[in-house]
Amino acid sequence: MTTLVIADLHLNEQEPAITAGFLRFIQEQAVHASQLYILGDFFDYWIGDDDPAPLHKTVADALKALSECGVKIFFIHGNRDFLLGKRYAKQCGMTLLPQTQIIEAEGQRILILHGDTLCTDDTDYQHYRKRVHTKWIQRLFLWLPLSVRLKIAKKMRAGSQSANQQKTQAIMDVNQNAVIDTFRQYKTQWMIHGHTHRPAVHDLRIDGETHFRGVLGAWHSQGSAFKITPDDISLIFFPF
Ligand code: LP5
Ligand code: MN
Repeated sequence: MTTLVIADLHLNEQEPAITAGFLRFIQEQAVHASQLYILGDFFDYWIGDDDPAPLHKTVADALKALSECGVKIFFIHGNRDFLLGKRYAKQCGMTLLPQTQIIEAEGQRILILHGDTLCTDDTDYQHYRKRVHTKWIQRLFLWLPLSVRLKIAKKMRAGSQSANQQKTQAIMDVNQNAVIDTFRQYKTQWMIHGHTHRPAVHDLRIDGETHFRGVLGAWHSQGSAFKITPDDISLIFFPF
């Protein structure tokens, strides 16, 4: 059997080709898998499970149908959709996981995470992250009317885009020491994450052992996934 891992689709109403690509991915690939892991930034932004956007229903229906075919679906939050809650997860037939999780996929132990927590050189982002992950701030945001939440989200997206233009590529990549510390803490040979949009498999030696860091690609003009089988872990790309 196969386990599939995806992240950074940034699904949104303005880019229907990505949604179509995802629906095809479900019908042609995920339906043959035993498990599907979604490692965040699945949606371009998420302002609450009560958002009635038609896209959310289309995606939930597709995932629910997939789960009813026997495929187990898991979700880790990204920095765009960290407010996705239990209600929507239930609608999709998927299980929410903590931000870092060791999985047993096709007999292989792999650490999975969104990847933003490894970008420790981006101190502005890490401060911002701490604030928006504060429970009472989230509760206050979710209490606001949807129209206000939407306005704030759009301002935040614009603020993020302009902040990113001032940052170097190196600052927005993972910090090597954070990667090494994470491998030492979780003791897996492999980790898979997204967020940086720099698809690759990196190998590194830590304490005499070889470790692998798989990075998923964002779904801009093609799909990207890690395909895990009992004897292989590979990064694949496919057209929409
Ligand atoms: O997302 P991306 O790829 O542009 O950049 C990320 C980091 N940016 C973010 C911000 C998100 O894009 C915003 C998503 C909105 C979610 C929905 C609303 C939920 C609100 C909940 C409130 C409780 O994550 C970016 C990183 C980059 O990845 C690479 O790692 O650098 O980090 C930033 O841009 C943070 C900035 O450095 C500092 C914060 C700017 C935010 C602007 C605030 C404006 C607020 C106005 C509100 C009234
Ligand atoms: Mn991200």
